[in-house]
Amino acid sequence: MKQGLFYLKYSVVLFILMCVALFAIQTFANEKFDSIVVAVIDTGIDIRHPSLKQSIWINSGETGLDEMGRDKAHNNKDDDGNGFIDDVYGWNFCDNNNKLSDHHGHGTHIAGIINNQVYHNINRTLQSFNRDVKLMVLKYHDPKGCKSGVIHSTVEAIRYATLMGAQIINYSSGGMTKDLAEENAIQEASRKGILMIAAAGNQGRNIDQRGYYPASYNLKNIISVGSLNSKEKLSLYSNFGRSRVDILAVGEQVYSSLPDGKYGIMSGTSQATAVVSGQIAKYLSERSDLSNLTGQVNRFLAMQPKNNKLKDKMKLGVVLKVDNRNIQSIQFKKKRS
Ligand SMILES: [Ca+2]
Ligand SMILES: [Ca+2]
Repeated sequence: MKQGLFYLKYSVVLFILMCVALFAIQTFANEKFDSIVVAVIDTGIDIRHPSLKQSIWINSGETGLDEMGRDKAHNNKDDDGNGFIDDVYGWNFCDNNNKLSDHHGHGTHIAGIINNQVYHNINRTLQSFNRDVKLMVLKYHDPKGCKSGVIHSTVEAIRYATLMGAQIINYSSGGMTKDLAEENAIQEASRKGILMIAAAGNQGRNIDQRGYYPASYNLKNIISVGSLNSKEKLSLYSNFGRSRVDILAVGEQVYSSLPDGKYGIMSGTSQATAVVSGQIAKYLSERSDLSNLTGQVNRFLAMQPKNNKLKDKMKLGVVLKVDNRNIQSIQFKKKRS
C-alpha cells in the first residue's frame, strides 16, 4: 500500500515536471525576438517588389492613427519626433524626403541579395531563435541627381541607422575621399555596437597603399569586402589588401531583384558586400543574445573556410561561399570614385 502511494506521488511529480518542461519548450519556441535590422544605404529600393515587400523595415513610430484619427504614415507629421516626417520605411537623404524609389537598380539588387542569404538558407532547428531580418531603406544617391552631396547623404544615413537601432549597415559603395564627418558617424555607430559592412571597391588595386573609404577607415566595426568569381579567384575588378580588406565573397554574376518587379544580374564588390551582410544577418537572426555584435561576428568569420591562395589579398583569410548564378557584368558607376 505504502509502495503504491509512493509510485502515485512519484507519477504526479513526474507529470507536473513534464508539464513544466513542455510549457517551457512551447514558450521558448513561440518567443518572438526583436528583428535584425540591416540598413541599406544605396540608391533606394523597390519596396513593392514581390520578393522584398515582406522584408522592408517599418518604423512603428510612424504607423497607426494619430490623435485626429489620421494615418501617421501620411499625416505630414513627425509622429515619433526623430526629425523626419512620415519616415515609415526609411529616408531619402538625396532629396530629403520619404520617397525611396530606386531609379538605378543597384539598391534593389543589393536588398535582394541580403534577403536571399537569409531566406534561401533557412535551416531552423529547435536551437534556432525566431528573429526576422528587415531592410531599412536609406537612399543616398540617384542617377537623376540629388539636392545633397553623396558624402553628406551618406553621413546623414549612417546617423539615421544609428538613431533608429539598425544592427548592420550595408554600404555597397565608397570612394577615394576620406571624410572626418563620415569617420565620426561610423565611430558613433561603433559605440552603439553597430556593424558597417563596406565594399572594398572596383578598381582592381591594393587599398593598403591608397585607401578606399569608408572600407579603409581604421575602425573595429567595419568589415571591408572584396569580390570573388565562382571559381574562388579574386575578381579582376576587385580591390584587395592584406590589412585593409577583411573578407572576400562571391560578387560576380549575382542574380537578384531589380525595380518594377524584375530580376537580373550584376557584379561587383557591392554584390559581395551584400552577400556578407546577408550571411551575418542570418547568423545573428539565430542568436538569442545580441550584445557584443562585433565579438559574435568575429566568431562567425573565424568559422568560414580558409583559402591559402588568397591570403595575400585579405586580412582574415576567410571566404564566404554562396551559390552563384548566371552571367553578365554590370558595374555600378559610383559618383564618389
Ligand atoms: Ca519621424
Ligand atoms: Ca507621420
